[in-house]
Amino acid sequence: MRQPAASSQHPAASGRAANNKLQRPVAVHCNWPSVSLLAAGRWPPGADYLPAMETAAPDRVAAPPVPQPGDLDLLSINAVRILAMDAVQKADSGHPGTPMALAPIAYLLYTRYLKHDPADPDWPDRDRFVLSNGHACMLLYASLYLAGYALTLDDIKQFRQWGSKTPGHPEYRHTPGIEVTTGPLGQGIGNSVGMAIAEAHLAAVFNRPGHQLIDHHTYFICGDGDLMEGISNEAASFAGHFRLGKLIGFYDDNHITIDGSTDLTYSDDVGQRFAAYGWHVQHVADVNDLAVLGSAIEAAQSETARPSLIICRTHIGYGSPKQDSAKAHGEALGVEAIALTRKTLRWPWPEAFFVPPEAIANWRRAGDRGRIWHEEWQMRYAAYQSAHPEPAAEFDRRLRRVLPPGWDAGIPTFTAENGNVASRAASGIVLNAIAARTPELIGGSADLTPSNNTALAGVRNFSPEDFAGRYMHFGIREHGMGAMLNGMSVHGGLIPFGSTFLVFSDYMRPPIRLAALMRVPVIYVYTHDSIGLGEDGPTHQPIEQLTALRCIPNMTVIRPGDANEVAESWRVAIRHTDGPVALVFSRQKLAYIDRTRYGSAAGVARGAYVLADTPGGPPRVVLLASGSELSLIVEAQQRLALSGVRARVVSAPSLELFASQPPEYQATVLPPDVPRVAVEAAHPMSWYRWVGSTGVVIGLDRFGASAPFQRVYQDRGLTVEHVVEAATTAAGR
Ligand SMILES: Cc1ncc(C[n+]2csc(CCOP(=O)(O)OP(=O)(O)O)c2C)c(N)n1
Ligand SMILES: [Mg+2]
Repeated sequence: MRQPAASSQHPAASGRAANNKLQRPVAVHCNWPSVSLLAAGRWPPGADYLPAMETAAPDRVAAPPVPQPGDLDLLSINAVRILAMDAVQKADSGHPGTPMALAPIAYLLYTRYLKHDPADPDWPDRDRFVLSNGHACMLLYASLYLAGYALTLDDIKQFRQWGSKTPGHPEYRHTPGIEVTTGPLGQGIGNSVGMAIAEAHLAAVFNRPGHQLIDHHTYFICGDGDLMEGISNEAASFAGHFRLGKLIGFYDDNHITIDGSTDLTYSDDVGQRFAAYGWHVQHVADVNDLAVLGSAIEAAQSETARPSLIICRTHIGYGSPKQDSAKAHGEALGVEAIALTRKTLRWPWPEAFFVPPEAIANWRRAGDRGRIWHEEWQMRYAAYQSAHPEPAAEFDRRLRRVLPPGWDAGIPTFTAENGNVASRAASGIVLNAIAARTPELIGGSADLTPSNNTALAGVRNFSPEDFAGRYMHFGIREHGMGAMLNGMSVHGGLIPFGSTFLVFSDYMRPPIRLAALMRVPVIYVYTHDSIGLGEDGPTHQPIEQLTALRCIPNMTVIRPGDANEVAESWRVAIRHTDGPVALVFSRQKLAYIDRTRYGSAAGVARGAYVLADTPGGPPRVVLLASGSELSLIVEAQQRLALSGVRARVVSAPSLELFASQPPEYQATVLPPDVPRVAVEAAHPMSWYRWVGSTGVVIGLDRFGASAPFQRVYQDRGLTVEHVVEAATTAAGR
């Protein structure tokens, strides 16, 4: 095996960080005591020990090299391969082949190039590393264990078992050192772009001459699957346009997916594709050539004006009889193949999970480097604090996710003078009021800024020339936007939001689901929330989207019914730290509700509250609605009163917030035994729980139509008359 290029010193030690006086840690190449591999091994070297390969693939690589005494690199890389195949074998489940192929990349990153500290995986200025092809997570687990994170060999042995720290795909906040949840292919690329956005923005906002408070790279590995997925286009196109120069990706170019050879379906020239996006592209013909790979990483680090992609030819199942075959992708190799692989790799220890101490010690030196990097940053931070105490305190506040004092003081109360206001318009006013006092709020729209009312007055655009700008033009890339928002959120220091029409939430559903799974705070602004958008017609009129969002665990959906509820919804969303919040707003104007006569909009925080009660006695029927239908039930109440039917009006902007209230509160809003009628211009499914078996839901289980919205409402039965009729019948039961 060739030695890495002489310039294996971290490039941060030169160039852009050169003004730092501290001695930077350098990559130490292995002068570790010689490992008497061959002496210790039970197999002497010799070609006769090479197993016959299963099939003759045309581009099969030569047999893995024979380790030479003292070749700690190869020993350490093979340790990952051994752990990956043994863990999958023990679990009889998982993906051994890809970690075996990618082991050299992980090894070089974790031991030489990644600024990370196994003792403190959350250190703010660490480099980020995302494995977008999350099925290869044994690569991560083996590397994290070997590098000295809080992960033991027993954890590796528990791969994929109940309650283990090593689940089947990486899970956020579960295993130390995992940056983000991946699994659905392509998401990790989008997450990485989001992290690179966050880094670029925070660096531009906080760094001062001579003080690089924020200065890290974001690395990702992706495979054929990630690049076939459309989201990779959205994310890479964004990163290229915005020249996110500290983003570095590796493409696991192994020509194999589950169904077999990529020839079945894929012939993209990935290099040209990424070059066309504006990326800096390099090719590494053999990922096992550490010198070439290391040089490519260094060249990518030196390229600061463009994101980099390093296309690495790899061989799935490297060293095993199933090498270069789809059979190495997603199943245990089998006892026999594992034994043969040990021979091929010249790994002389037959017992499963054994890694020689020399290899572990070599990996653990990564921890020493990490500590130095980390301490060096702490000194930088301390110097920054004394030179620039105010921004230092601000930085600290943001990382702790503490809101600035008075962040909501500018939120207006809407009065009769404002008249009827579309909730999207009210949102625009409230969002501006919050953004003016909450600098960590960063986001924008997927090319619907004027419709989503998300323009921020006086706020500069995030642009290649101005990373300190915080209004984001995501382009028409909803899926990519969702994944970028997740990356921005998990990076820390930001509250990200993104917006589009509610109907297009479908285009970004996978990252919404992951935000919910990870419980990360992201705010979605979804306007044009129903058939009430009118003339654009049924392709743009959401029906099932509200229910579809509400049924995602950990998701909070809020659909306010007037301008003051909009203000409260934003308050809830900004404070919410435990998962994503979707704010759902109307295109059309909503009737003004006089809060001196009706219940306070502060009730939004509890999800549902009594807006208007029945003074003459207990209610005979409870009317519930969200959003634009609130005014229908307010009017219905008045008409019902004329015919002697006492109806309570309950505003229910968020069924999830209401579901999280104590049962006693729920019962005060919805008294048991009183029949209920719910009204929402959307699919009725999410309301049945709340109306019960005797209740009625007036909703939509068919698509809308293209016409002025009043006509569509009329035709689809969303009228005061219909509500009165249903409530009268329900009350009479
Ligand atoms: C969105 C999505 N679709 C499908 C899958 C299921 N899946 C997991 S791995 C894989 C094949 C990926 O091929 P590649 O990225 O080349 O992985 P390799 O076999 O080379 O490791 C598929 C289809 C998934 N995880 N995510
Ligand atoms: Mg592949």
